[in-house]
Amino acid sequence: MVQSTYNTMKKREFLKAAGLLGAGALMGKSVLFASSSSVDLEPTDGPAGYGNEFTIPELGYAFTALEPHIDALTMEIHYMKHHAAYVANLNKAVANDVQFQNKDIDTVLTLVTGTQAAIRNNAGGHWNHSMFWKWIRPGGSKLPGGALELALNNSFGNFEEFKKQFSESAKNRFGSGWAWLCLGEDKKLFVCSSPNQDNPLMTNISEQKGLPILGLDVWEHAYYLKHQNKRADYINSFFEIVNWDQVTAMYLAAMH
Ligand code: MN3
Repeated sequence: MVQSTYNTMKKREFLKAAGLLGAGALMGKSVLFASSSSVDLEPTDGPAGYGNEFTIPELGYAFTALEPHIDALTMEIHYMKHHAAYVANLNKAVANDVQFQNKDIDTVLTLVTGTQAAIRNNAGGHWNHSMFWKWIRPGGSKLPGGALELALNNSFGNFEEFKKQFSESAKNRFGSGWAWLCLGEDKKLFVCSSPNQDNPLMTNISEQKGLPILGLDVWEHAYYLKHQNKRADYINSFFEIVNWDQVTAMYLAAMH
């Protein structure tokens, strides 16, 4: 099908670009992780590992680095426990299902269907978190510029309107899930959200399909220690540390 070929090609291009950017942005192996034996911290060739064994990508900054916007304990648990569990469970699920063996993560996301819960939840969890760590950064810039700013203006009118729509989407996601800024096949940006660990790359599952270039984790594990029930405060904190350079790079790679 034309659509799935388009999706697969665009995804590969943009994942490659994201991976290159991620490798360049890494600050070397943090001493924080030197004594850890619970997770594999080898840098990966993209937002996830390739082949049978997926690995958790290096964070690239300290757990404390996003304070006061995201507290260190939340970062540590989120990365070391939640993300690590998605990776471990994804590897287990893949080992038990030949359909997904020797596939890279974007192919897994393209193939998975709504009834394959273990792959769906853990492949989504792995991709989403791998990118989330790149979408935030210490001292993140406050506003996007250049081509992305123009694109946001074209699609939403202005940055504030985009921010409002994205924040509403994040606030209104009932229960656990993600809010997304995506690039559609019409080359326009749009905002949407998805439940649990689904994302718009899951062409057999997601109601809205597109390339996510920014995502916000609104599971309570992402904010409850600091913000408790106040998800709106967490969303505001997120906008203080968005890595717009990463978002712009993904946008440009997908538009290329
Ligand atoms: Mn999470």
